[in-house]
Amino acid sequence: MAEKIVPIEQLVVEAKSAFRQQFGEDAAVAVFAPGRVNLIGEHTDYNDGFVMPMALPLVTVIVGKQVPGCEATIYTTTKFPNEEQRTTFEIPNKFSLVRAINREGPKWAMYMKGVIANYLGDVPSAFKAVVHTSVPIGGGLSSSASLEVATYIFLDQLMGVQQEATQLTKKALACQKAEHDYAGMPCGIMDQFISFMGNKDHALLIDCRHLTSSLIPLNDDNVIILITNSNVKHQLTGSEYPTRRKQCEEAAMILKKVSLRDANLDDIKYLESINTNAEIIARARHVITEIRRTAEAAEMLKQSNFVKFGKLMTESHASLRDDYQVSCPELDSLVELALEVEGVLGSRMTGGGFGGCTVTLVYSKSVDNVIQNIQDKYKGQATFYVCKPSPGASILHN
Ligand code: GAF
Repeated sequence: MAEKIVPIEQLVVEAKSAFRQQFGEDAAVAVFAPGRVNLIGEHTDYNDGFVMPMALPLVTVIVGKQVPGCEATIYTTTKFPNEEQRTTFEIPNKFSLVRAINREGPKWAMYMKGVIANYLGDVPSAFKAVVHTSVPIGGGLSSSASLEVATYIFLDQLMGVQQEATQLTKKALACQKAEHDYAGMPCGIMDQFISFMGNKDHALLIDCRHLTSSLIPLNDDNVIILITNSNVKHQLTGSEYPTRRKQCEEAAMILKKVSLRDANLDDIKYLESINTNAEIIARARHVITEIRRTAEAAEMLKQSNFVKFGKLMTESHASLRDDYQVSCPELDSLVELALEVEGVLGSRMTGGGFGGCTVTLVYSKSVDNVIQNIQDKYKGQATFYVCKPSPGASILHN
């Protein structure tokens, strides 16, 4: 059985009740920001390429209020091993020359500190907040970006800033910088972008070079997006992600291109002819073919050609496994088990890799068979989410 997705309204009620328990008063504002699943276009965002995620009904909610003083006190309802659930830190005021915040305390709060430090306006001098999320932590569904984006619009709401569509790209970039500076993760722009700009019933094709995007309808009742969490997270992502980024930059440098977005398969032949390191060639080949696959997948989705779309997803997985080498035995097994079932159109790992989730496109009538097949044969404990494309970050009015 797929997991029950907790409605946002219920998460807000729970968050407000936790706020009352923690602080003995009522929260004044509530916001949410979604996690995402990337349908195709993996490890292409930091190569100026295309990605095609959709926002999820799995969200991070923040409730809270502005208070006198100069400190932020935040409580998370999530229990992280060996980390405090409640933390207090000083917020630099608007006259401070540098808006740096101490990096002591729990890791989960770093994402929020990063956003406060990179917020584009004045930050409130003090606030209290509760964070409550339904995005699985470390599951490759962007729990961190949803926390950053929720923090951003929470600050907006405290400061009375209106949500204007024209400002969202700048805000997404500020959240990306927060993750670079405070979490030490040199991520691309995809996760923050989709968390701000996701749309109900639509996937979003993002051009990560021009930071433009187009919505593509994805609301056919005959097909389902099934997310399967492997529930493993190998400790490699932290070190391997920056290595992949560097390898891509190196390939682009050898080719004298600004980025691999400008390269094509003839460039792979050139790299081979000058005996470039085989790993660098393989990384470049993944990125070049994945950017092409993503553009093609967008066209297929526009035509509701789910058969071809699914095929491109499966090809994407093979490329991530063999050329980019960011998959792992658990993800490969989940993809293989899904593809065994009749009615499955395509399946691939999603997100950074080395654990987390797969995404499978399947005819609605076959989804139960996929879940059953995986439950019968997967060596670990998988969890399942059936998700429709959902709205981006927003304020919740009482
Ligand atoms: C992680 C990063 F945060 C994204 O920017 C992206 O690079 C993704 O891995 C891989 O496609 O989620």
